[in-house]
Amino acid sequence: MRKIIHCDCDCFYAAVEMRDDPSLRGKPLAVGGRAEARGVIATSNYEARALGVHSAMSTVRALRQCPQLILLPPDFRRYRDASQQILAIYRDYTPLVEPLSLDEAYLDVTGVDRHQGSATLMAEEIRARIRTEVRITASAGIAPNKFLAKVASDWNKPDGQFVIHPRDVDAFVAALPVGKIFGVGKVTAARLQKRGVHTCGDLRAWELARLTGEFGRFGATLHQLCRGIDERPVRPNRIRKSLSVETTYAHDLPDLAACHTELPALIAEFHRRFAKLPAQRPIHNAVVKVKFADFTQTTAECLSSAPDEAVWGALLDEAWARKGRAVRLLGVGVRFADVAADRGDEGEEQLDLFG
Ligand code: DCP
Ligand code: MG
Repeated sequence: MRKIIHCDCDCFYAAVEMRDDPSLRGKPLAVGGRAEARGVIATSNYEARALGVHSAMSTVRALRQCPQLILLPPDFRRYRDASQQILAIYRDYTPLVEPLSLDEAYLDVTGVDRHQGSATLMAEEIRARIRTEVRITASAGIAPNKFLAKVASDWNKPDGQFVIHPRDVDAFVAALPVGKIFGVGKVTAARLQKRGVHTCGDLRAWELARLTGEFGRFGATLHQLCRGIDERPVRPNRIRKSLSVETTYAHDLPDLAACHTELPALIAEFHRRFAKLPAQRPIHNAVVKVKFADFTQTTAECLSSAPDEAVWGALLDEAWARKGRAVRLLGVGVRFADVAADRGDEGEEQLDLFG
């Protein structure tokens, strides 16, 4: 039985800004791009969230929603410095640390004998150290696997933690809404709900064959996750080979022009995710993925060190022409240049098209 801690800082970019300028505390604050430049909110503090300002919202909308909002441009150097400090704290407990982004990581503390082996007390201490040494707050989830640790870190946010004991896993997961499973987005959740599946417990009634028939390879993963089973190890040396974002559309995109209309939003989301990577790496290839209405899929890629809308747009033309019909999913991404110590690279499933 493993002991996994998932740590996730609270309103990370905004927390660093409030730390460095305490006069911002208590006021609604967001970090993001300027309204005039069609910017997007990267994050907001909890005061701003209470007023309806959230990540990924356009800055124009955020300011309309909350005119007193203080907007700051991102300063990734300070966020990366804070991230490095936090990682050093984690590595003081275990070498098995897998960062997911600047503010999020999994720790495998199985067999670590601090606090008589209590992962709960270790998480308390890690959070206390982040508070005093980095002067921001973090939340933590403690569970027997990655899937549940990540769900748990969200449970008592901000500045809280939540433990899912092995004996409680079954009941906890049975009541968990299917939308909490990574990889189950709004579209999939709605599709399941139409068939009467709301919780992971409901999904257990579906046999493996039905799940794989419906969802392909992901069906087998779902079969395990809805039972609280997740055997993915914490991989400290993970080197990401690719980064991509994709969207399944609630309504199929009828033609190529409709696909091009969606491209800027996908590219903007790509850049947000790219900025969040723990280490920046040189880009080697640009990639576009297209899944057609008949569920067949294709990818097109080309050499590019700095892809833009023209590069991804040309790849979209190429990929779309292979079938030339309505599209249910579009993805854009990159492959990174090879690194010498290339080992396991499994991205978080929802980020990795190419695994
Ligand atoms: N981020 C971004 N664009 C998004 C989501 C997040 O640029 N769509 C950036 C800003 C966040 C940081 O990544 O500060 C961490 O992302 P989280 O999803 O963990 O969000 P926060 O840490 O801001 O808030 P929470 O307290 O909900 O974890
Ligand atoms: Mg966070």
